[in-house]
Amino acid sequence: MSQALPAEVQTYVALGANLGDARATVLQAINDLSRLPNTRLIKASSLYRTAPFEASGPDFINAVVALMTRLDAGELLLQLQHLENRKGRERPFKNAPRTLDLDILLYGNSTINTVTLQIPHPRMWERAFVLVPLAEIAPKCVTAEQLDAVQVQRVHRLE
Ligand code: PH2
Ligand code: MG
Ligand code: MG
Repeated sequence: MSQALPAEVQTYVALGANLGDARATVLQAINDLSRLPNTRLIKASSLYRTAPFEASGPDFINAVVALMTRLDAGELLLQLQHLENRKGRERPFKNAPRTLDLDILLYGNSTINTVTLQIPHPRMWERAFVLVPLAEIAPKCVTAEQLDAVQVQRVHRLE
């Protein structure tokens, strides 16, 4: 008997980089995400130049993508870590400058709380560099009040 494919789930992934050619890295990563197994890219936000938030180093390039995937959340996390590692990601200290950071924001309606994975991303609502690009591609996911609360954080949409 053939096994039924797992259902597709809509997921949102945040991209960030502030080491090396961050803009090229984020564009390449969007392309890489569109080619993950059993996954398709639905939408990509603009790129944004953003001030480091509770972090050091140069400005970040950030973006958010919407994907439809048949990977479960754990499998998706492993794929994202693989892409980060391929970009030479190092973790010398918390929120250190990075070549590439890929975070799952939302995975369907799931709530997940394991040591390695928390969904919804526990800090997403405090961060303009996540909420502004997310609101661009999924306006229903972010309220005006949530955007208001982070409006002092510097976020500049790139052409
Ligand atoms: N990521 C962080 C901490 N601070 N600030 C900006 N602007 N962009 C980021 O992607 C970012 C950050 C932890 O992952
Ligand atoms: Mg992060
Ligand atoms: Mg991360």
